Amino acid sequence: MPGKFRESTVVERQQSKVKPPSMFKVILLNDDYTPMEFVVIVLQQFFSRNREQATEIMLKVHREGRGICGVYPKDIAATKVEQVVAFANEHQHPLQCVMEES
Ligand code: TYC
Repeated sequence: MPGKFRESTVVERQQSKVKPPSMFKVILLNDDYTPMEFVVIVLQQFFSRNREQATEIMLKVHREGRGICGVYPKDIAATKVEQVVAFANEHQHPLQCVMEES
């Protein structure tokens, strides 16, 4: 195998190992104390929802106990959970936010 390409064989095995990232649902939990308006602000600020969507999701959580805010790759979902919990704590609201693999 003479010439300058003699050691350039590429083994393309990597391809089959590449999977799409696993996705995680970010979920808000209902409680009796966090004001509805605060939850709407959270959904607008951290989950890019408009006011109507945010109100719909908040009411679903209020009625059903929990609701999905969005679905993200693992590290983004974890950051959203941290940001929401920190923001709720700063404002002394007990709002809880969790993530679940979907
Ligand atoms: N249940 C709350 C109230 O009546 C409102 C609320 C909605 C709280 C959604 C948390 O994730 C939540 N003020």
